Amino acid sequence: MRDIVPHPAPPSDTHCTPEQYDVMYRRSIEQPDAFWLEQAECLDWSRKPAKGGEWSFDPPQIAWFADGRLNLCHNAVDRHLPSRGDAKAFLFEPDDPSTPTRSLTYRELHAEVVRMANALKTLGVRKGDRVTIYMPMIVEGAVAMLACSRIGAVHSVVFGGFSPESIAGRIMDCESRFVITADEGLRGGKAVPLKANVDAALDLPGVAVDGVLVIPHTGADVPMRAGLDHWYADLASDADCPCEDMAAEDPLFILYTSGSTGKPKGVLHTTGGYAVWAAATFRYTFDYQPGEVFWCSADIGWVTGHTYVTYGPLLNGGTSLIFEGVPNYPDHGRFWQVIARHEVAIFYTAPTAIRALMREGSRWVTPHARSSLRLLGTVGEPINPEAWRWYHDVVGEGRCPVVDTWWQTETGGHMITTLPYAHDMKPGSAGRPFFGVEPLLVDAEGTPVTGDGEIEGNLCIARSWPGQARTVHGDHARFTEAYFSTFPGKYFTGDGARRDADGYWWITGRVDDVINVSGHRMGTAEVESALVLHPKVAEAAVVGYPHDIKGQGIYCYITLMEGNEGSDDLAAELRQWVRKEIGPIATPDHLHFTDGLPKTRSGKIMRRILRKIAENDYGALGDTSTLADPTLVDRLIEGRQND
Ligand code: 6R9
Repeated sequence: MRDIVPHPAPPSDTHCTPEQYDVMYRRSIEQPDAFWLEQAECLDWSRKPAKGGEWSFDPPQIAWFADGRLNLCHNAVDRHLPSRGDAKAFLFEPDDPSTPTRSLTYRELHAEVVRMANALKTLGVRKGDRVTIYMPMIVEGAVAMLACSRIGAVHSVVFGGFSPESIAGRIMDCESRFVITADEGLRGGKAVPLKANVDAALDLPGVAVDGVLVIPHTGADVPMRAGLDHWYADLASDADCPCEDMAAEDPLFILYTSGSTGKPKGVLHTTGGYAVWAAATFRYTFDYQPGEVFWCSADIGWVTGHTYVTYGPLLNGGTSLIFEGVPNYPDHGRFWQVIARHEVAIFYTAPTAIRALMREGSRWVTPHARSSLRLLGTVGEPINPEAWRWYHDVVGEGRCPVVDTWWQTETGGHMITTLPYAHDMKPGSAGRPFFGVEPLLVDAEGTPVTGDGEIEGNLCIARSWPGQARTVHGDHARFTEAYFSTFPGKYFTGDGARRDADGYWWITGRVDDVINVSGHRMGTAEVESALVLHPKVAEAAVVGYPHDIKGQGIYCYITLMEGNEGSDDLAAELRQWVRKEIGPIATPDHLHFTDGLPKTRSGKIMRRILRKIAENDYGALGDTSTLADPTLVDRLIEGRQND
C-alpha cells in the first residue's frame, strides 16, 4: 500500500481548489482553444490572439496564438512598473555568505535590462540574431535573457559548467555571432574562468563571432581582445529602448539538450505559447501569491532556470531569488541559511540535492528558521519516497505541501505535477496532468495501454500544449525523428511511466539511451564520442547505473587500442579527458576496461547486457545467444566483480 499525504486545506486565495481542478482540467481538454485563450489574457498583447492551437503531430507542425503579437520582456518587466515598480523582482545571494547580497525592484530591473539591451544593439545584435549567454548565476544572467527578448534576439544559454568545446559546438550549431559572459563566476569558493573558457572556445577551428560582451563580476584581470571583447560599461546606455513587437510564433530561445543519439539538440521555443505556459504553470503549481519570495535553485543554463528563475516568476510579478553558490559551501546548512535569510516562501530544487543534504543529517537544517516556507517543490528526476519524506517532514516541518513536477526542456514547463491544495500527495509520484496535458501510455508497438486499474508503458503526450517546443533549430527532420517517429501521431517523451488506479502518474525513468545524472540529462552517445576522441581508446559504451546521491552514475566500458593496458592512471586520465571535452557534470563514475564489447552478429552493441552488468544484476541478462562472442559476458562479469 503506497503512502498518501493529504493536501493542506486550500487557503482562501488559492488559485485552484480540488473542485476547480476537475472543472478546469475537463474544460482544458474539451475546449482547449477557449481555455488557453482565456489563460492568455493574463498577458499584455499588442494584438490579442483569436487563434488557439493549430497543430499536427504527423508530421509535427505546431503553432499557438499565431495571430497574436506581444513582447515577453514587456510582460515580464515593463508591464509591472505602474503597479509594482517598487516591488522586488530579484534577490541575489552570493556564493560567499559574508559578501553582500543584492536586490532589484522592478524599476531597477527595467533600467538594467534597458542598459543591457542598448549594449547588445551597439554590439550589432538585431531581431532574430542568436546570442550565446555563458554566465554565472548572477542577476545579469537573467538580465541578459530579458535584454535579448526585449530586442527580439534569440538567446542560447550555455550552462557555466560546460567546457570550451561544448560552448564552441553550441555557438556553431546556431550560428550565434554574439556572446555575453562574465570575467569569472564563483562556486563553492572557487573561481570559474568563464571569460577564459569563451576565449578558448573562440580559438577552436571554425568558431567566429562578431562581439563578446563581458560583465565584470569578480573583478579578475581578464585579457580583452581589441575589436572583439567589450566591457559592459563601455556599451551600456540608458537611452530609451522600446520592446520589439513580436509575433507569437517568433523564436524566443534555443536551449541545447541531450538526446539518445548524436550531439545535443537545439530545442527551439517561441514567444507566445511559452509565455502563457511559463506564466500559468508558475501560478498554479506553486499557487504563487504576490509578495512571496520564490527560490528555484536551478542554474539558468537549464530549462528549469529559464522558466522558473526568470520568466515564470517575473510574468507573475513575483520575487525570484538568484543564488550563485552550491548546497554545501561553506557548510551543509547553506540552503537553509539562504531560506532563513531571505524569508523564502517557496523552494524548488532537485532530488539529488535533497539526497545529498539528507545524508549530512537534519542537524544542518534545524538551526535555520524555516517558518517562512509555505511550499516545497522538486524537479529533474524521480524522487525516492525516503528523500520525499525527509524534505516534507524535516525541511518543511510537515506543514508544507511538496509538488513533484515532471517536465522536460521540450515541454517548456510543468506537465505532470501535484497541485498543492488540490491534490493529495503520494511520495514518489509526480501527481496528475496539468491543464491541457493529455498523457498516454503505449506499449513497445505503439498500441495505447488503457484501463482503469494500474497501467504501465512508454509515456507519450496525445495533444499539443502552448509551451511545447516547435522544432530543433535548423533541423526539423531531427525534431520529427526524435519525438514523433517512434509512435507516430504522438509526442514521445523518452520516459517510461505507470499510472495508478487513482490517476496518479509515476515516472519510472528514461527508456532511451539518455541517463539522468544529478537531475541533468546526458546522452550516453555524447560521453562515448568524447571517450573515443582519446588516442588510446578504441571503443566505448556508456550506460547509467544506480547511484545513491546522483540518481544515476556514468558507467563506461572501454576497449583500448592495440598495445595499451588499462590502469588506474589511464582511468584518471580518461576522467579528466571527458571533463575537458564536455564539462565536470559528465565525469565518468566508473571505468571498466574490457577486451571487447558484447555485440550482435550484425555489430550492434547490446546495451541491455551492459546495463545489467553495471547494475550488478547478473540473473537477468536475458538471451545472450545472439552475441557474436558469448564468452565475453563471463569476462565482463568477472571484471565487474573484481572492481
Ligand atoms: C525539467 C527537466 C527531462 C527529464 C525527463 C525525466 C526527468 C524531470 C522529473 C523527471 C521524474 C520528475 N524528470 N522531472 N523524472 N520525476 N519530477 O528536468 O528537464 O533537463 O530536459 O530533463 O528529466 O526523465 O524526461 P530536462
